[in-house]
Amino acid sequence: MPELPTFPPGFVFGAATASYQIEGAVREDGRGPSIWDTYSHLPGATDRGDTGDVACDHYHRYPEDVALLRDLGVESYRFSVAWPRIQAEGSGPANPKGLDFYSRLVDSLLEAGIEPAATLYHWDLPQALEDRGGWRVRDTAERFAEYTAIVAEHLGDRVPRWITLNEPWCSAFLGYSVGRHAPGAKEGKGALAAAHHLLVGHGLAMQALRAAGAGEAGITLNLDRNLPATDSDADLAAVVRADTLHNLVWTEPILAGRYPATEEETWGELITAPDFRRDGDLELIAQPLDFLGINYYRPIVVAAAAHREPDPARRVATDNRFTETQYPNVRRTAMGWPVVPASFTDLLTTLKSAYGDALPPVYITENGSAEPDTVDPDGAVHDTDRVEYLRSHLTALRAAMDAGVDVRGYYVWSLLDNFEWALGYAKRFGIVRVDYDTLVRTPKDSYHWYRELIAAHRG
Ligand code: IFM
Repeated sequence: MPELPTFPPGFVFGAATASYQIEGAVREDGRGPSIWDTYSHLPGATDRGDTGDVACDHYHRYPEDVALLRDLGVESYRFSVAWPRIQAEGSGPANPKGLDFYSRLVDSLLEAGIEPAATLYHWDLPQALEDRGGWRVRDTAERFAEYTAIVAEHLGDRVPRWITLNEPWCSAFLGYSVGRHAPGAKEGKGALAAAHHLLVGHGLAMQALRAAGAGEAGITLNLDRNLPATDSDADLAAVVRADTLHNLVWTEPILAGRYPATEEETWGELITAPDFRRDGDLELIAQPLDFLGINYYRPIVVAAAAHREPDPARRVATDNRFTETQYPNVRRTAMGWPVVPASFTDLLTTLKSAYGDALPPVYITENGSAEPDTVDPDGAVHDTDRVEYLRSHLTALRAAMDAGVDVRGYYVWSLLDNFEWALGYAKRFGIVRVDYDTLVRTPKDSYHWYRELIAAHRG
């Protein structure tokens, strides 16, 4: 058995989930519809027509899930608050029943000795706001700040760690350009406006959290390690465009208070004199963070390609003159993602080299793998590949820390098998299996392995 990686005292081990992926109970206690309720019910939008209507039924079974977390020994649990439970239509007075659910969840975590870490937006935008333009319009960022203030006022005294947005890249580009995530839009400028308003929403939410005296606050980005397919000039230039689209669009405004120098090369006329940017936005977006959350899963190999989209107005995320090619000779997870732990180290050390002291302490807010789990006759799930994925990525993380990156904690994705968005329930990321017929939870071997690692860390 390979050695367990070790971490400094005080390093936080956690597990993560998100509201729409696990809660279910979508029509209970005054919750309004979100864009994911609408989108997942559209014919053909998700694999096999799966929706989050029931999901893991965490809304009713959260005491059982908190018990699983307690037995796992994690110091922190990252969950997300569903905006439409707090404000059914995304504005106006708070729904007391929605607040009460998260208040009970937070209290039971604290009773179990687990620090709550709350994400304010993990993609479940109230549908009523989408009907008024969604993230394409600035009003949504302002409503997000109001919602944040409500949640922070009610939970701020008990939640020590806050994340404004989860992976805004997915919200902006998968949601408004590729059209593979809710709301399923296929636009050009709309996606760039959405990206900007998400950044503005983040800045306003940071202000609301500070005003409420909530705990430490930051944002979670899914940063990509983009590698050139060859060292040709064309592929190297394609990597710059991929970096702009995936990484710099967020890290430059947030960490350096500027828009990416490469944005015109990447988006051309779509980003020339954008009417959605206002004076003062960069200062708002670049407020100091207590931490940066990073979600990492895999590297991406990028090769130059000609435009495929004939309409220049739509060439944003889908078609920046690059294509993703296969990473050679490595194992792939059930998502088809290559397993390359060293690129996790490289992503973090490269980020540190790029931003130096402007890079705040880092939490890895997600890392994990979907695997084709099988269940033994006795109910056990021997998910050896997931264990090896976690072990090798934690080892790679430790290498980045040894190279000078200040990483304070790690959250495994995910505590439970759950609704993997457009891919529905077919992809299982959990360290706990969920039987979707009975909703019975069964810890997998990876759960037991992680438990041992945490116990060894605590000594
Ligand atoms: O399930 C998602 C999660 O919601 C956001 N980060 C990536 C995970 C795996 O695809």
